[in-house]
Amino acid sequence: MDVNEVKKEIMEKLELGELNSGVFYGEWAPVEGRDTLTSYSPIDGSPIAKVTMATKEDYEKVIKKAQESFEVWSDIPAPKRGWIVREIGNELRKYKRELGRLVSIEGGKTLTEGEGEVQEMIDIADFALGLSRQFYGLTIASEREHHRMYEQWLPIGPIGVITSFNFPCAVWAWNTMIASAAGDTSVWKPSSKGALVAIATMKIANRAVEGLGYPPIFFLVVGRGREVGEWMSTDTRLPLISFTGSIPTGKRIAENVAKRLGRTILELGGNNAAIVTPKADTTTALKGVAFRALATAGQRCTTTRRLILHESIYDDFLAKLKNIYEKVSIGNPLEKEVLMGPLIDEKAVENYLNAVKLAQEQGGKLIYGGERAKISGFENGHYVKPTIIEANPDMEIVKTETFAPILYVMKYRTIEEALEIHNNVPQGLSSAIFTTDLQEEEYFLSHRGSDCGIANVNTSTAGAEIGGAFGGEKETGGGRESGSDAWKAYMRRQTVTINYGKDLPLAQGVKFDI
Ligand code: UN1
Repeated sequence: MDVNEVKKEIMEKLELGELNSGVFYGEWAPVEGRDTLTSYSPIDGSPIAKVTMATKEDYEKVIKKAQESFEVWSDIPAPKRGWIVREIGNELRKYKRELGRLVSIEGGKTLTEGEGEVQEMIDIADFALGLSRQFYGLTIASEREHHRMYEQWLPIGPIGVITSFNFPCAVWAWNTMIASAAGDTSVWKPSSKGALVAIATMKIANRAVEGLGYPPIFFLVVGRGREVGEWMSTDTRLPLISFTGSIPTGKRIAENVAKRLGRTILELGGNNAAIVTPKADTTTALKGVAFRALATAGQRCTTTRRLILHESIYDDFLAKLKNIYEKVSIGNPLEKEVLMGPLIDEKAVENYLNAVKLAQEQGGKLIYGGERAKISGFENGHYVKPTIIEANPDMEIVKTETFAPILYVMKYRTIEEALEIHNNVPQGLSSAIFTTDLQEEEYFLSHRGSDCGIANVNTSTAGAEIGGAFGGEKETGGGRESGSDAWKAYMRRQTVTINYGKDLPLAQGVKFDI
C-alpha cells in the first residue's frame, strides 16, 4: 500500500479535500485570505493536503463561540452530557479504520498503532460516560449546629488543549471527552504536523453532537505554534490550558498561564528507563524493552530511552537485544510486517543524528544503528535505524529527551544503584522494572524507588491504559490526564456550607453578639 492509495480511499469519507479550513468556530472559517500549511506524509515525503491557518480575528471568533456554547452545554445535566459523549465514541467507532489510516499517513504510525490511537479515543469516551454519573463531592461534618457542609464540582468554562504530533488525536480526546462530560467546551490547537487528523476528528466529533441537536462544543485553531500558543496561554477566557509537548515550550506556556493565575495540565518530556534484573524473565523483558523502545519509531513520551541492566546479565541481554534490533523491519508503516515507520520529518532525523554524534563525543559506544535507513522507493521518507548506545548515566545527552529510537544502555550492581541511575534525569514520566523478585519490585515501588508518575512491573514504559491517570513528575510537568480522578482538573471545586438553623453560630467558637 502506498500513501496515495490510502489517501484516495479515506479522504472523501473523512470529508477532507485538497485544501481544508483549519479553523472551526461553529462553522468552518473560509479558506480565502488565510495563510496555508501543507501536510506531508513522513512515509514518502509527499504532500497530502493543504490546511489554512487562523488569523487573530478567527481566534477571537473561536473563543467567543466557545464561551457562548459553554453557556448552553454547562446547563445540561452531567449524565446527559455523558450520553452525548458516548455518541461521539460511537461515531468514532464507525471511522476507526479511516481515521486510523490518516494517523498512519500523516504521522507515520503503523496501521495497528494508527487504529490503536482511535481506539484510545473510543475508550476514553466510554470512560467519560461512566464518569458523568460520578463527579462525586464529599459531605463534611460541620462543627456548627444545624449546618451542613459538602463540596460540589462545577464546570470551569472553555478550556484550551494544545497537542503534539505524536498522538495527533488520542491526547485531545483524553482531555476533551472528560472535559465535555464535566461541562466544559474546548478549543484545540493541534500540532501543524497533525492538522489533517485534527480536522477529521473535529468533523466526526461535532457531527455526533450536532446530530443530537446540541451546539458544537469542540473548536479548532490550526496555526503557527508559537503564535497560537501565545494567544491561548495569555487568554484569561481559557481558565485551563492542557499542554502536551516539549519541556522548553511547556515552560513558556506555564509561565504565561501562571502570570494570569490560570491552571495548566502539563505533559512534557519523558526520559523513561527500564531496569532489568537478574531475576527477570528474559523473554518478557526483551519483548517489553524492544517493543517500547521502537514503537512509534521512539516518538512516544513514554518510549523506553534508557535501559539499566544488571552487570551479571549485561552482555547476554545486550547481545539478544542487538539481535532483535538487527531484524526489526523498518519501512512503509502501511505494510503489515513493518514494525518501525519513519520519523515525523527531516528535522527529527537531524536531531537523531546529532544525538548519536553527541553521545559518542560524550563517551558513549555505538552498538547498533546510528544512521539513516535507506528504504528503496521511499527515498524522501524520514527513516532511521533503531539505535543502541552503551552509555554512562552522567552523560549530558542521556539526560535529554531525543524524540527518536535511541536506547542508552547502562550497567548496575545493586538495586539501590539501579534506582540512583534511574532517577538521575530531570524528567519523570514513566518507568519499568523487569523482575520476579518481590523485594526488588517493592524497592522499585517504594518512596526510594521510581520517581515517575507511572511505574510498571514486568511491562514496558509505554502503552498506558486510559483508566489510569497519565502524567509525570519533575520536568514532565506534574499534570495528570485521562483516567482515575484526573477529571478534577477540568472542574472547579466549591465548598458549600448551609445553615438551616435559626441562629448564626460561628466556627472556632468565635463570638460576635450584636
Ligand atoms: C504520548 O506519547 O504523549 O502510554 C502519549 C502510551 C500511550 C500514550 C502516549 N497510551 O504510550
